[in-house]
Amino acid sequence: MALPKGFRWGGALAANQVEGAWREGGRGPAVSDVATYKPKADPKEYALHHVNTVASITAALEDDDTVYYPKRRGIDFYHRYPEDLALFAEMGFTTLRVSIAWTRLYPTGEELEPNEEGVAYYLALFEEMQRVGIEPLVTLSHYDPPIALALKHNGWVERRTIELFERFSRTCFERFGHLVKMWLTFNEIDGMIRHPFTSGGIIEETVEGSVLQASYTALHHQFVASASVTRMLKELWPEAQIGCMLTMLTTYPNTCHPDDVAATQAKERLLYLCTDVQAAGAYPSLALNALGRMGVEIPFVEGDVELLREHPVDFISFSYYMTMTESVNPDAERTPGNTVLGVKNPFLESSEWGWQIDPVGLRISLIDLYDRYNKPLFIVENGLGMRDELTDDGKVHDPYRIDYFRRHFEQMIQAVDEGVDLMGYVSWAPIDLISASSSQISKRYGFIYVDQDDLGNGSGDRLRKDSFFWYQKVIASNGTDL
Ligand code: BGP
Repeated sequence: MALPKGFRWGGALAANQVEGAWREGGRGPAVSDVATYKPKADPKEYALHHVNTVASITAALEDDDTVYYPKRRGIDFYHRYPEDLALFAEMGFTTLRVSIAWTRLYPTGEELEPNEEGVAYYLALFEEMQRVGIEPLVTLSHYDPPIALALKHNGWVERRTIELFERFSRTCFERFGHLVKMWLTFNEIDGMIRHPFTSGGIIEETVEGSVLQASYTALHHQFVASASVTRMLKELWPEAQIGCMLTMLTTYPNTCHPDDVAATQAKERLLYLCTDVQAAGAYPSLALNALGRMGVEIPFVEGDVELLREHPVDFISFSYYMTMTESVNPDAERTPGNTVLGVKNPFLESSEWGWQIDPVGLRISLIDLYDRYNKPLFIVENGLGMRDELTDDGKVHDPYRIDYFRRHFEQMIQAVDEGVDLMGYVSWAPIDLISASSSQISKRYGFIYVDQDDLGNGSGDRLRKDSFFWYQKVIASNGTDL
């Protein structure tokens, strides 16, 4: 069992969770800047994620605070990236996934020309990556639409946002395309349905009609934008590759009762809706039908069907953290996981945040996706959020993280052995950062520890955890030494 030569290894980041410097370099505010962290007595009780009424957003934007809005400070990657890239290179990374903050290039999303300071920042970042031998994989949109568009147009609900996003993408392709050959359009595009504010800048109180309808409208607009920028990239850089990005939530029936199986099938139909559109080029008719029965209509305009059909993505990327279990029994025990609530799977352990750890599920997901679409796959997020302890000897011993990755890698390699075409693996996240769902840094993912607590105290210094040296060895051996 072996991975192909040239298999890409690395890590994944998102601008809004690492950069900080929220008001530097001419950057405009994004929805992530109003994500709050409020400590609670019981750490298992989730922090309130966003202030997202018009009044509270407006008040939040007038407030300079970076303590209770941790995504505004991130881990100061904006200034410290050379040091971080050096550490990634030391681990042997060949690929690093980063995202470009839309509001660094277009502070309100509506300017006609890009902010040159923002362009210069990303140019410097990609040049430094090239210098240390790490290839960028770049997400155009990762949970940070401009807040101005949210307040003005309800973000992606308004069709005009497509044009604005095209303008932003054109700048990215034109200015960075000589250094960036792998792109992703929207991070976890399906997230629009679970968290419409974070993904789409949708302020629920201002939505006319149902939020579900608004979310599918916004999702459709992102599909159209994705196909349109795929076409644009191919015109500008024919050799470049572009992928979609899905939250892979493989779902098991809780029992072999046919009703549980049917419910699981219905769930998966909506899961695959996004890849059907972005990779296969059309909405699946059964999913459209199911949406229709939920009162949702997709706002097609002339040309959409052809655009989607003619410009599918080159590869499918996904995040994988857990699997879900479905039951029709209302009394089945539920477990919180990410922003979705599923039935507890008695065969799996969960992290403190309720995420059910399932290495075999990764193999099942890879096989399932490859079998459905026959397109190359890329694992662009996978990892374990845990509270790490900095010991007196100045080290972090994290055998649990090594064990997590080892078990996932075994399954990944087995899937490749079974014939899955896998382009690479980038972990979430190679360095501790601000968690998307809880805004905490203490839900730590990294191979590199960042000396910062949930309120921003600490030196910000970087420190190699035990898992750093283990991952380094895995990469050097291309996965043979686990
Ligand atoms: C995915 C997001 C990432 C990331 C990760 C871990 O959903 O794409 O941005 O944060 O999940 O989630 P969390 O930070 O909530 O633990």
